[in-house]
Amino acid sequence: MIRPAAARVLLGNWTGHSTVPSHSLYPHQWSWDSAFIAIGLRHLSPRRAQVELESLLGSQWADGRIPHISFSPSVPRDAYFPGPDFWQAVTRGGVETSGIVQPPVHALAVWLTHQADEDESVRRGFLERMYPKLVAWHAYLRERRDLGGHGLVAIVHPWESGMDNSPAWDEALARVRPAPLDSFTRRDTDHASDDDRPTDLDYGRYVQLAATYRDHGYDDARTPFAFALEDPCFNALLISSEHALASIAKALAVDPTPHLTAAAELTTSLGDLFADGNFRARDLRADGSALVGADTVSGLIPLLVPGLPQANELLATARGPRFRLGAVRMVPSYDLTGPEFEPGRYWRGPSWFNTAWLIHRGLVQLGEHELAGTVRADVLDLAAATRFAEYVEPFTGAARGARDFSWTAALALDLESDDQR
Ligand code: 9WN
Repeated sequence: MIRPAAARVLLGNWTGHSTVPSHSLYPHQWSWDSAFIAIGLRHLSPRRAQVELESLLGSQWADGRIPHISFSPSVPRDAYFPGPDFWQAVTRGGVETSGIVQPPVHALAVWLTHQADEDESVRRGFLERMYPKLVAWHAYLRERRDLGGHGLVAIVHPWESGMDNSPAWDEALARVRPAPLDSFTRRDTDHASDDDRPTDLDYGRYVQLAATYRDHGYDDARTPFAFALEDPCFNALLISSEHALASIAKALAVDPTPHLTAAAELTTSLGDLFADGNFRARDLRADGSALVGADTVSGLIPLLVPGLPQANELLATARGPRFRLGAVRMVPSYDLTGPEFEPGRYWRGPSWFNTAWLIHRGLVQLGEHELAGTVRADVLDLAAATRFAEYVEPFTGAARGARDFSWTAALALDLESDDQR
Protein backbone atom coordinates (compact mmCIF):
# COMPACT_ATOMS: atom_id res chain seq x y z
CA MET A 1 0.00 0.00 0.00
CA ILE A 2 1.60 3.21 -1.18
CA ARG A 3 -1.35 5.34 -0.12
CA PRO A 4 -0.28 6.42 3.40
CA ALA A 5 3.25 7.40 2.30
CA ALA A 6 2.00 9.16 -0.84
CA ALA A 7 -0.64 10.99 1.20
CA ARG A 8 2.06 12.14 3.63
CA VAL A 9 4.05 13.67 0.73
CA LEU A 10 1.02 15.37 -0.79
CA LEU A 11 -0.23 16.74 2.50
CA GLY A 12 3.27 17.89 3.41
CA ASN A 13 3.61 19.76 0.11
CA TRP A 14 0.12 21.31 0.33
CA THR A 15 0.21 25.07 1.00
CA GLY A 16 -3.48 25.74 1.72
CA HIS A 17 -4.72 26.17 -1.86
CA SER A 18 -2.10 24.41 -4.00
CA THR A 19 0.80 21.97 -3.84
CA VAL A 20 4.50 22.72 -4.40
CA PRO A 21 6.39 20.14 -6.51
CA SER A 22 9.10 20.08 -3.81
CA HIS A 23 9.64 22.43 -0.86
CA SER A 24 13.38 22.59 -1.50
CA LEU A 25 13.86 22.68 -5.28
CA TYR A 26 10.53 24.08 -6.54
CA PRO A 27 8.77 26.05 -3.76
CA HIS A 28 5.94 27.58 -5.88
CA GLN A 29 3.03 26.27 -7.98
CA TRP A 30 4.01 24.80 -11.36
CA SER A 31 1.53 24.41 -14.18
CA TRP A 32 1.77 20.83 -15.43
CA ASP A 33 2.82 19.61 -11.98
CA SER A 34 -0.47 20.89 -10.57
CA ALA A 35 -2.42 18.99 -13.21
CA PHE A 36 -0.60 15.72 -12.39
CA ILE A 37 -0.93 16.41 -8.67
CA ALA A 38 -4.70 16.89 -8.97
CA ILE A 39 -4.94 13.52 -10.74
CA GLY A 40 -3.57 11.86 -7.59
CA LEU A 41 -5.06 14.21 -5.02
CA ARG A 42 -8.57 13.36 -6.29
CA HIS A 43 -8.21 9.97 -4.56
CA LEU A 44 -7.51 11.63 -1.20
CA SER A 45 -9.83 14.60 -1.49
CA PRO A 46 -11.73 15.40 -4.70
CA ARG A 47 -12.46 18.82 -3.30
CA ARG A 48 -8.78 19.56 -2.70
CA ALA A 49 -7.97 18.41 -6.23
CA GLN A 50 -10.57 20.87 -7.53
CA VAL A 51 -9.03 23.67 -5.44
CA GLU A 52 -5.56 22.81 -6.81
CA LEU A 53 -6.79 23.31 -10.38
CA GLU A 54 -8.92 26.33 -9.52
CA SER A 55 -5.97 28.09 -7.96
CA LEU A 56 -3.78 27.33 -10.96
CA LEU A 57 -6.39 28.65 -13.38
CA GLY A 58 -6.72 31.65 -11.07
CA SER A 59 -3.29 32.73 -12.37
CA GLN A 60 -4.44 32.64 -16.02
CA TRP A 61 -3.56 35.72 -18.05
CA ALA A 62 -6.09 37.88 -19.92
CA ASP A 63 -4.78 36.43 -23.22
CA GLY A 64 -5.65 32.90 -22.05
CA ARG A 65 -2.16 31.62 -21.26
CA ILE A 66 -1.62 29.60 -18.09
CA PRO A 67 1.84 30.59 -16.85
CA HIS A 68 4.30 27.85 -15.98
CA ILE A 69 4.87 29.19 -12.45
CA SER A 70 2.49 30.94 -10.10
CA PHE A 71 4.66 32.47 -7.37
CA SER A 72 3.75 32.16 -3.72
CA PRO A 73 3.97 35.49 -1.84
CA SER A 74 4.94 33.67 1.34
CA VAL A 75 8.19 32.27 -0.08
CA PRO A 76 11.36 34.47 -0.09
CA ARG A 77 11.64 36.20 -3.47
CA ASP A 78 15.04 34.67 -4.21
CA ALA A 79 14.20 31.09 -3.14
CA TYR A 80 13.92 30.00 -6.80
CA PHE A 81 15.68 31.41 -9.82
CA PRO A 82 14.30 32.87 -12.04
CA GLY A 83 11.84 34.30 -9.53
CA PRO A 84 9.14 36.99 -9.69
CA ASP A 85 11.65 39.85 -9.96
CA PHE A 86 13.07 38.32 -13.12
CA TRP A 87 9.76 37.62 -14.88
CA GLN A 88 8.05 40.92 -13.89
CA ALA A 89 4.58 39.57 -14.68
CA VAL A 90 1.46 40.16 -12.58
CA THR A 91 -2.06 39.00 -13.48
CA ARG A 92 -5.19 41.19 -13.24
CA GLY A 93 -5.88 39.38 -9.97
CA GLY A 94 -2.49 40.45 -8.59
CA VAL A 95 -0.75 37.05 -8.83
CA GLU A 96 2.96 37.16 -9.73
CA THR A 97 3.78 34.60 -12.40
CA SER A 98 6.32 33.58 -15.02
CA GLY A 99 5.53 34.42 -18.66
CA ILE A 100 6.05 31.10 -20.43
CA VAL A 101 3.76 28.04 -20.43
CA GLN A 102 3.94 24.26 -19.94
CA PRO A 103 2.25 21.29 -21.67
CA PRO A 104 -1.58 21.50 -21.64
CA VAL A 105 -2.54 18.49 -19.55
CA HIS A 106 -5.05 20.60 -17.58
CA ALA A 107 -8.34 19.75 -19.30
CA LEU A 108 -7.56 16.06 -18.83
CA ALA A 109 -6.87 16.70 -15.14
CA VAL A 110 -10.11 18.67 -14.77
CA TRP A 111 -12.11 15.86 -16.37
CA LEU A 112 -10.50 13.14 -14.23
CA THR A 113 -10.98 15.25 -11.09
CA HIS A 114 -14.66 15.73 -11.95
CA GLN A 115 -15.08 11.98 -12.42
CA ALA A 116 -13.67 11.29 -8.94
CA ASP A 117 -16.79 12.78 -7.31
CA GLU A 118 -19.38 14.02 -9.77
CA ASP A 119 -21.85 15.13 -7.08
CA GLU A 120 -19.30 17.34 -5.36
CA SER A 121 -18.19 18.67 -8.74
CA VAL A 122 -21.74 19.58 -9.79
CA ARG A 123 -22.53 21.05 -6.38
CA ARG A 124 -19.50 23.37 -6.61
CA GLY A 125 -20.09 24.21 -10.29
CA PHE A 126 -16.55 22.96 -10.97
CA LEU A 127 -16.88 22.13 -14.68
CA GLU A 128 -18.95 25.23 -15.38
CA ARG A 129 -16.23 27.45 -13.94
CA MET A 130 -13.30 25.58 -15.50
CA TYR A 131 -14.67 25.10 -19.02
CA PRO A 132 -14.43 28.72 -20.32
CA LYS A 133 -10.94 29.06 -18.86
CA LEU A 134 -9.76 25.87 -20.53
CA VAL A 135 -11.31 26.97 -23.84
CA ALA A 136 -9.43 30.29 -23.59
CA TRP A 137 -6.19 28.43 -22.78
CA HIS A 138 -6.46 26.18 -25.82
CA ALA A 139 -7.44 29.15 -28.01
CA TYR A 140 -4.31 31.02 -26.87
CA LEU A 141 -2.16 28.05 -27.86
CA ARG A 142 -3.79 27.38 -31.21
CA GLU A 143 -4.18 31.01 -32.29
CA ARG A 144 -1.04 32.68 -30.97
CA ARG A 145 1.44 29.84 -30.86
CA ASP A 146 1.05 28.27 -34.30
CA LEU A 147 4.30 30.03 -35.22
CA GLY A 148 5.10 27.71 -38.14
CA GLY A 149 1.60 27.80 -39.66
CA HIS A 150 1.47 23.98 -39.65
CA GLY A 151 -1.55 23.66 -37.35
CA LEU A 152 0.67 22.73 -34.38
CA VAL A 153 1.65 24.68 -31.26
CA ALA A 154 5.28 25.85 -30.97
CA ILE A 155 7.20 26.13 -27.72
CA VAL A 156 9.51 29.15 -27.41
CA HIS A 157 11.63 28.01 -24.46
CA PRO A 158 12.93 24.56 -23.41
CA TRP A 159 11.13 24.99 -20.05
CA GLU A 160 7.84 25.10 -21.98
CA SER A 161 8.32 21.46 -22.95
CA GLY A 162 8.61 20.43 -19.29
CA MET A 163 11.67 18.44 -20.48
CA ASP A 164 14.16 21.25 -20.05
CA ASN A 165 17.54 19.96 -21.16
CA SER A 166 16.35 17.21 -23.52
CA PRO A 167 18.90 16.44 -26.29
CA ALA A 168 16.07 17.36 -28.72
CA TRP A 169 16.80 21.03 -27.94
CA ASP A 170 20.61 20.89 -28.24
CA GLU A 171 20.98 22.10 -31.82
CA ALA A 172 18.38 24.84 -31.47
CA LEU A 173 19.86 25.99 -28.15
CA ALA A 174 23.39 26.08 -29.57
CA ARG A 175 22.23 29.00 -31.74
CA VAL A 176 21.26 31.03 -28.65
CA ARG A 177 23.83 33.42 -27.19
CA PRO A 178 23.93 32.68 -23.43
CA ALA A 179 23.40 35.40 -20.83
CA PRO A 180 26.73 36.06 -19.04
CA LEU A 181 27.14 33.53 -16.24
CA ASP A 182 27.89 36.28 -13.71
CA SER A 183 24.58 38.02 -14.49
CA PHE A 184 22.43 35.56 -12.47
CA THR A 185 22.63 33.17 -9.50
CA ARG A 186 21.27 29.65 -9.84
CA ARG A 187 19.35 28.29 -6.86
CA ASP A 188 18.64 24.76 -8.11
CA THR A 189 22.19 23.54 -7.48
CA ASP A 190 21.84 24.56 -3.79
CA HIS A 191 19.35 21.69 -3.45
CA ALA A 192 20.34 19.07 -6.04
CA SER A 193 23.64 17.67 -7.27
CA ASP A 194 25.33 19.53 -10.17
CA ASP A 195 25.64 16.18 -11.97
CA ASP A 196 21.85 15.70 -12.03
CA ARG A 197 20.98 19.19 -13.30
CA PRO A 198 21.46 21.17 -16.56
CA THR A 199 24.88 22.76 -17.15
CA ASP A 200 25.66 26.44 -16.47
CA LEU A 201 25.96 27.10 -20.20
CA ASP A 202 22.43 25.76 -20.81
CA TYR A 203 21.18 27.87 -17.90
CA GLY A 204 22.69 30.98 -19.48
CA ARG A 205 20.76 30.24 -22.67
CA TYR A 206 17.51 29.62 -20.77
CA VAL A 207 17.92 32.99 -19.07
CA GLN A 208 18.61 34.79 -22.35
CA LEU A 209 15.54 33.33 -24.10
CA ALA A 210 13.25 34.23 -21.19
CA ALA A 211 14.68 37.76 -20.93
CA THR A 212 14.07 38.43 -24.64
CA TYR A 213 10.43 37.33 -24.36
CA ARG A 214 9.99 39.45 -21.20
CA ASP A 215 11.59 42.49 -22.84
CA HIS A 216 9.04 42.23 -25.67
CA GLY A 217 6.14 42.23 -23.23
CA TYR A 218 5.55 38.46 -23.73
CA ASP A 219 3.96 39.46 -27.04
CA ASP A 220 3.96 36.43 -29.34
CA ALA A 221 3.59 38.54 -32.48
CA ARG A 222 6.47 40.91 -31.63
CA THR A 223 9.10 38.72 -29.95
CA PRO A 224 11.98 37.63 -32.24
CA PHE A 225 12.01 34.03 -30.94
CA ALA A 226 15.46 32.50 -31.41
CA PHE A 227 14.03 29.15 -30.26
CA ALA A 228 10.75 27.82 -31.68
CA LEU A 229 9.92 24.14 -32.03
CA GLU A 230 6.80 22.01 -32.44
CA ASP A 231 7.12 19.43 -29.68
CA PRO A 232 5.29 16.07 -30.01
CA CYS A 233 4.51 15.70 -26.28
CA PHE A 234 3.10 19.22 -26.01
CA ASN A 235 0.84 18.75 -29.02
CA ALA A 236 -0.20 15.20 -28.04
CA LEU A 237 -1.31 16.49 -24.64
CA LEU A 238 -3.27 19.25 -26.35
CA ILE A 239 -5.06 16.60 -28.42
CA SER A 240 -5.77 14.48 -25.34
CA SER A 241 -7.04 17.60 -23.58
CA GLU A 242 -9.28 18.52 -26.54
CA HIS A 243 -10.88 15.07 -26.16
CA ALA A 244 -11.30 15.79 -22.44
CA LEU A 245 -12.86 19.18 -23.29
CA ALA A 246 -15.34 17.37 -25.55
CA SER A 247 -16.35 15.20 -22.57
CA ILE A 248 -16.62 18.28 -20.35
CA ALA A 249 -18.74 20.04 -22.98
CA LYS A 250 -21.09 17.05 -23.20
CA ALA A 251 -21.46 16.97 -19.40
CA LEU A 252 -22.43 20.66 -19.54
CA ALA A 253 -24.87 20.05 -22.45
CA VAL A 254 -22.63 22.15 -24.74
CA ASP A 255 -21.83 21.08 -28.33
CA PRO A 256 -18.57 19.02 -28.20
CA THR A 257 -18.03 19.19 -31.99
CA PRO A 258 -15.46 22.05 -32.01
CA HIS A 259 -13.22 20.09 -29.63
CA LEU A 260 -13.48 16.87 -31.60
CA THR A 261 -12.72 18.81 -34.79
CA ALA A 262 -9.69 20.47 -33.16
CA ALA A 263 -8.45 17.07 -31.93
CA ALA A 264 -8.80 15.57 -35.42
CA GLU A 265 -7.01 18.50 -37.09
CA LEU A 266 -4.16 18.42 -34.59
CA THR A 267 -3.82 14.63 -34.97
CA THR A 268 -3.45 15.02 -38.74
CA SER A 269 -0.84 17.77 -38.35
CA LEU A 270 1.03 15.75 -35.72
CA GLY A 271 1.49 13.01 -38.34
CA ASP A 272 3.97 15.27 -40.16
CA LEU A 273 6.35 14.90 -37.19
CA PHE A 274 6.57 11.11 -37.55
CA ALA A 275 9.88 9.83 -38.96
CA ASP A 276 11.92 6.66 -38.45
CA GLY A 277 9.35 5.14 -36.11
CA ASN A 278 9.10 8.06 -33.70
CA PHE A 279 7.62 11.53 -33.42
CA ARG A 280 10.29 14.23 -33.53
CA ALA A 281 10.19 17.93 -32.76
CA ARG A 282 10.22 20.27 -35.76
CA ASP A 283 12.74 23.10 -35.44
CA LEU A 284 11.16 26.19 -36.99
CA ARG A 285 14.44 28.10 -36.90
CA ALA A 286 16.54 25.43 -38.65
CA ASP A 287 17.09 25.65 -42.42
CA GLY A 288 14.01 24.19 -44.08
CA SER A 289 12.18 23.67 -40.75
CA ALA A 290 13.88 20.32 -40.08
CA LEU A 291 12.76 17.52 -37.76
CA VAL A 292 15.34 17.07 -34.99
CA GLY A 293 17.42 13.89 -35.05
CA ALA A 294 17.26 13.08 -31.32
CA ASP A 295 14.84 10.37 -30.23
CA THR A 296 13.24 11.28 -26.92
CA VAL A 297 10.34 10.16 -24.74
CA SER A 298 8.42 13.20 -25.99
CA GLY A 299 7.97 11.31 -29.27
CA LEU A 300 6.33 8.36 -27.49
CA ILE A 301 3.70 10.43 -25.66
CA PRO A 302 1.39 10.42 -28.74
CA LEU A 303 0.67 6.80 -27.72
CA LEU A 304 -2.14 8.34 -25.66
CA VAL A 305 -3.78 10.08 -28.64
CA PRO A 306 -7.05 8.23 -29.34
CA GLY A 307 -7.08 6.66 -32.80
CA LEU A 308 -3.44 7.53 -33.56
CA PRO A 309 -2.71 6.18 -37.08
CA GLN A 310 0.97 5.53 -36.23
CA ALA A 311 0.26 3.69 -32.94
CA ASN A 312 1.58 0.25 -33.94
CA GLU A 313 4.87 1.54 -35.32
CA LEU A 314 5.32 3.79 -32.30
CA LEU A 315 4.70 0.89 -29.94
CA ALA A 316 7.36 -1.13 -31.75
CA THR A 317 9.82 1.77 -31.23
CA ALA A 318 8.95 1.95 -27.54
CA ARG A 319 9.67 -1.78 -27.15
CA GLY A 320 12.77 -1.67 -29.35
CA PRO A 321 16.44 -0.99 -28.45
CA ARG A 322 16.04 2.78 -28.19
CA PHE A 323 13.64 2.73 -25.19
CA ARG A 324 13.35 -0.98 -24.19
CA LEU A 325 9.89 -0.47 -22.71
CA GLY A 326 9.17 -3.32 -20.32
CA ALA A 327 12.87 -4.28 -20.03
CA VAL A 328 14.31 -1.20 -18.24
CA ARG A 329 12.87 0.80 -15.34
CA MET A 330 9.85 2.86 -16.51
CA VAL A 331 10.59 4.78 -19.75
CA PRO A 332 13.96 6.47 -20.39
CA SER A 333 13.71 10.14 -21.35
CA TYR A 334 16.20 9.71 -24.21
CA ASP A 335 17.32 7.02 -26.65
CA LEU A 336 19.41 4.47 -24.68
CA THR A 337 21.68 4.07 -27.72
CA GLY A 338 21.95 7.83 -28.43
CA PRO A 339 25.27 9.71 -28.30
CA GLU A 340 24.08 12.12 -25.60
CA PHE A 341 22.66 9.48 -23.24
CA GLU A 342 23.48 10.13 -19.56
CA PRO A 343 21.62 7.87 -17.09
CA GLY A 344 21.45 10.41 -14.28
CA ARG A 345 21.22 13.87 -15.83
CA TYR A 346 17.74 15.34 -15.78
CA TRP A 347 15.99 14.86 -19.17
CA ARG A 348 18.99 13.31 -20.94
CA GLY A 349 18.34 9.69 -20.01
CA PRO A 350 16.65 9.18 -16.62
CA SER A 351 13.11 7.82 -16.34
CA TRP A 352 10.42 10.14 -15.01
CA PHE A 353 7.15 9.20 -13.33
CA ASN A 354 4.90 11.56 -15.28
CA THR A 355 5.97 10.26 -18.67
CA ALA A 356 5.56 6.68 -17.41
CA TRP A 357 2.03 7.56 -16.26
CA LEU A 358 1.15 9.08 -19.66
CA ILE A 359 2.53 6.07 -21.53
CA HIS A 360 0.72 3.71 -19.16
CA ARG A 361 -2.51 5.51 -20.02
CA GLY A 362 -1.75 5.16 -23.73
CA LEU A 363 -1.02 1.44 -23.36
CA VAL A 364 -4.31 0.85 -21.53
CA GLN A 365 -6.21 2.69 -24.28
CA LEU A 366 -4.45 0.55 -26.89
CA GLY A 367 -5.41 -2.66 -25.05
CA GLU A 368 -1.74 -3.43 -24.25
CA HIS A 369 -2.62 -4.58 -20.74
CA GLU A 370 0.41 -6.75 -20.04
CA LEU A 371 2.92 -4.02 -20.90
CA ALA A 372 0.77 -1.47 -19.07
CA GLY A 373 0.89 -3.74 -16.01
CA THR A 374 4.69 -3.84 -16.14
CA VAL A 375 4.94 -0.04 -16.31
CA ARG A 376 2.42 0.33 -13.50
CA ALA A 377 4.26 -2.12 -11.23
CA ASP A 378 7.50 -0.27 -11.91
CA VAL A 379 5.99 3.11 -11.01
CA LEU A 380 4.62 1.76 -7.72
CA ASP A 381 7.79 -0.11 -6.83
CA LEU A 382 10.15 2.77 -7.66
CA ALA A 383 8.02 5.45 -6.03
CA ALA A 384 8.12 3.52 -2.76
CA ALA A 385 11.77 2.45 -3.03
CA THR A 386 13.11 5.94 -3.81
CA ARG A 387 11.06 7.97 -1.29
CA PHE A 388 9.16 9.50 -4.22
CA ALA A 389 12.19 10.65 -6.20
CA GLU A 390 11.86 13.21 -8.99
CA TYR A 391 13.44 10.77 -11.48
CA VAL A 392 15.48 7.55 -11.55
CA GLU A 393 18.25 5.94 -13.55
CA PRO A 394 16.70 3.63 -16.16
CA PHE A 395 19.03 0.63 -15.67
CA THR A 396 19.36 0.61 -11.88
CA GLY A 397 16.31 2.51 -10.64
CA ALA A 398 18.65 4.65 -8.47
CA ALA A 399 16.98 7.82 -7.21
CA ARG A 400 17.97 11.22 -8.64
CA GLY A 401 16.87 14.85 -8.15
CA ALA A 402 14.45 15.84 -5.38
CA ARG A 403 12.77 13.43 -2.93
CA ASP A 404 9.17 13.66 -1.67
CA PHE A 405 8.36 14.94 -5.15
CA SER A 406 4.67 15.68 -5.51
CA TRP A 407 3.76 14.28 -8.94
CA THR A 408 5.64 11.06 -8.15
CA ALA A 409 3.43 10.58 -5.08
CA ALA A 410 0.27 11.68 -6.91
CA LEU A 411 0.70 9.50 -9.97
CA ALA A 412 1.72 6.43 -7.95
CA LEU A 413 -1.40 6.96 -5.85
CA ASP A 414 -3.48 7.19 -9.03
CA LEU A 415 -2.06 3.97 -10.47
CA GLU A 416 -2.56 2.14 -7.17
CA SER A 417 -6.15 3.36 -7.09
CA ASP A 418 -6.62 2.05 -10.66
CA ASP A 419 -6.44 -1.40 -9.13
CA GLN A 420 -9.33 -0.76 -6.83
CA ARG A 421 -11.83 0.30 -9.52
C1 9WN B 1 11.76 24.78 -14.76
C2 9WN B 1 8.73 21.54 -11.48
C3 9WN B 1 9.42 21.58 -12.83
C4 9WN B 1 8.78 20.59 -13.83
C5 9WN B 1 9.62 20.43 -15.09
C6 9WN B 1 11.04 20.10 -14.70
C7 9WN B 1 11.60 21.17 -13.77
C8 9WN B 1 12.02 23.63 -13.77
C9 9WN B 1 13.46 23.66 -13.32
O1 9WN B 1 10.80 21.26 -12.62
O2 9WN B 1 11.67 22.41 -14.46
O3 9WN B 1 10.39 24.85 -15.03
O4 9WN B 1 13.80 24.54 -12.53
O5 9WN B 1 14.25 22.81 -13.74
O6 9WN B 1 11.84 19.95 -15.84
O7 9WN B 1 9.05 19.42 -15.91
O8 9WN B 1 7.51 21.05 -14.18
O9 9WN B 1 8.66 20.24 -11.00
